[in-house]
Amino acid sequence: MKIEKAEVIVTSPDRNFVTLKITTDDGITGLGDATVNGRELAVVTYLSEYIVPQLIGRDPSRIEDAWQFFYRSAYWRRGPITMAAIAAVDMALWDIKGKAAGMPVYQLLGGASREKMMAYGHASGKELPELFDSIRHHQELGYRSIRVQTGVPGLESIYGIASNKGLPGNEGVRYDHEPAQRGKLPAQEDWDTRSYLRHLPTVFEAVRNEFGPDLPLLHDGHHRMTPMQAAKLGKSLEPYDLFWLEDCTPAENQEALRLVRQHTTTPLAIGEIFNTVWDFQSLIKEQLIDYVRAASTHFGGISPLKKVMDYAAMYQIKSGFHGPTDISPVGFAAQLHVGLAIHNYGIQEYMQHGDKTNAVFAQSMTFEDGYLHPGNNPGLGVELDVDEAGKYPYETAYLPYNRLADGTVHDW
Ligand code: GCO
Ligand code: MG
Repeated sequence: MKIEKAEVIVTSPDRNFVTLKITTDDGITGLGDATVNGRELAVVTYLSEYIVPQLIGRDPSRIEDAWQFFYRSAYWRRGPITMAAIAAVDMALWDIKGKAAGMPVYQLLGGASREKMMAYGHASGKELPELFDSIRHHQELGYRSIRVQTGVPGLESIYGIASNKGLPGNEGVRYDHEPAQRGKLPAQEDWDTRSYLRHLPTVFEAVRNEFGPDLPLLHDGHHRMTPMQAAKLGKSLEPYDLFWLEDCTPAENQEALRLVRQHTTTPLAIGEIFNTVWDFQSLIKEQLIDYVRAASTHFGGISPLKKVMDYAAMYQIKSGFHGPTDISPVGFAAQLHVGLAIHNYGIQEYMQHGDKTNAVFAQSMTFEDGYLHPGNNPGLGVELDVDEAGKYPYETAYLPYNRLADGTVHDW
């Protein structure tokens, strides 16, 4: 078998997605996700100018060899653009291998370690009544674990809060938090860590009083705290028994987590913006985190995700893969196959794609009663409808950014 064709498909149903489609000489196709939210066209160029010409004629069965070739031969390693491009190749080749074998990818990774995978959804509200309604709504959708994001007094707009205003063209329709906004320039938001640290424990207390002790609750700090602020927050949330506190610091400095860990037993999850296992090296070896938040799409694909989870298993660290809407249905399926196969599965974030996206990407994946399963179609179980994709050309969209009251740029 040889790779005959590789195409980069950009489509924007609900939001932008970059997909690599590889076709073999015997007509098998494989898909890979290369979407980097807000920087999509950089990956398109990386793929079409540098990767696609080197794919033609390769043996698609040699997945590990292709991964090592694209990682090492570039000389300039790592970074989100490079690793998303390599991820797309890796996923597409696993998809092809599964289809050639007539098996879903999870079978090739060792088979299912469980029947179904628990998911968590995103509840949010600027004020408590809106937040409670949103939690109830997610419970009605079947979710058994819920992420809680809330407004902070004095702040206008903040990460993770759905809007009742609706998106342009869909005004008045409440939408789940979708951080990237279409437009020529990024939106500015405001931030104040001290108000946040004072307010958040009161919200979790109210949520526990309303919903009881059983419901697993999660929270995303979105990289905004110093180690001591994160330690303080972790400590103040201990009475509310969080499933995890996510991205409490910008974890470029892995050692920061040592400080946080010394002060709190609140479980920690990190890694959605990490690109390689090296970003997790100290965090795993020193047991500074409890959950690996990597996403197949930004971490180089299925192969490295399986490897980092095998490494994490030695330290009883579990998976909590990144699953917002900017991971396409292809990337999402890729990590569902890994999640089903590994022993140390923890939980999967599941934000749910919109109808237009689901019409472009046909998926075998199921979500029932709060649990996910990748389905049993050969390969990844996702097919892309090229005509449908063609209806939605790329539109510039950016993630927002933060400024403090004095005008300083802060982590978003
Ligand atoms: C999450 C993430 C996302 C990111 C988004 C950026 O936990 O789901 O923090 O909401 O902000 O993926 O593109
Ligand atoms: Mg996050």
